[in-house]
Amino acid sequence: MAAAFLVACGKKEEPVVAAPAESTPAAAAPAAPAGPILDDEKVLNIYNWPDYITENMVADFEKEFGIKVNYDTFENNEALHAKLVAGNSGYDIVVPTVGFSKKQLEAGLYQPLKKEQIPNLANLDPEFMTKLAAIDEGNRHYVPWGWGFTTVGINRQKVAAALGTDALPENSWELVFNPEYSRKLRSCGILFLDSPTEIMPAALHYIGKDAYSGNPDDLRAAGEMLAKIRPDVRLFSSTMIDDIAGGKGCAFIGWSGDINIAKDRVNEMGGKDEIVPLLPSTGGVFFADVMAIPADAKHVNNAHAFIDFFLRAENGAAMANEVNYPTGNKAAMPLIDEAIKSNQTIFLDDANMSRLIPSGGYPNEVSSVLNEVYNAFKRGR
Ligand code: SPD
Repeated sequence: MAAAFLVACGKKEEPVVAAPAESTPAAAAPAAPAGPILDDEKVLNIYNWPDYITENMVADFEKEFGIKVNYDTFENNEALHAKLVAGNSGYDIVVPTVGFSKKQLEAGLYQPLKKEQIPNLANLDPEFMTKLAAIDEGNRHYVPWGWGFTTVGINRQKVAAALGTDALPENSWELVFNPEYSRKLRSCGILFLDSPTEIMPAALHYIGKDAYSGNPDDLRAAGEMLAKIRPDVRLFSSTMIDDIAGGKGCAFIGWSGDINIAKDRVNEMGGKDEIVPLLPSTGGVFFADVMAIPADAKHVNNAHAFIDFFLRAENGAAMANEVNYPTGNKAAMPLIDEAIKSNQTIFLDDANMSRLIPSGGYPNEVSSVLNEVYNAFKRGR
């Protein structure tokens, strides 16, 4: 993992994952625990992004632990944030994005983990966890779920036809932010993720500003750029995989793994067109999503059991193999298919990794400008 983690957050780095247990004299060795500690009520409520878990993960956990999992999904960080701030969400595990969630952590919305109940923390990549500690000091609250980057994806054939050439700009953001390209792609459809904190970092980065600028003038300048390409955006999507696979557009701002899922889906359906996540020469926007236990969670032991289960090497590998998102699980690496490991849009090489725009979050002071600019863009005025 290269340095893509966080900007504008505390930079303190410290190792993370529980240190290996100190050797204990045999006579004093504590009795091995009888099994995972579970809550009396055999229920676990999880709130996660859509299309972000392997097919059997929940069923396998339910079967092994005798716990009923209620699994709900949200489409953006804003929706999760609203639930957490309202309180009594009822969720035992949620999956925020680290940069966005800094303010949640600071507001005490998450409780510290009981690391002794998560022995599989030892499977995590220490380098990844050290980066994460820049946001979550001492890795007290967050456990990695998946990471990737927000980028431009295309339907290669449709884009070539609309542009009249196979040549693509080196900086793929040009396809969606430069009117010279977007005008041509309008006929086959440009799709954007529907969230200010997904679109604005990319827009700010494209106009040469800090992707997480706290300067209202920068946000307004990004709004001016966006206004020029607004007529070319067909859809603001909360169901990007379906929309890509359903042929609703030819160029999209989406998440790397989701674009790869859409690609697989088109292939499975026998489609001839090639869906491709691109690696912009100036970098995609890095993100890491993490599991956290809300402060008011009711099934805290069950949550720890699930987190430990998720961190098994085979489950980490399945996330990459089936869902196209790496998880930060180092022990999983030998179990990941070679085709996935060598896919440059899933496991980036050092050069591409170092180009990624670090994750971040906007200061509260610019929330209203951020939303105003984004909503004006969406409305088209
Ligand atoms: N299929 C769900 C992918 C989840 C992506 N989370 C991305 C957050 C980026 N800000």
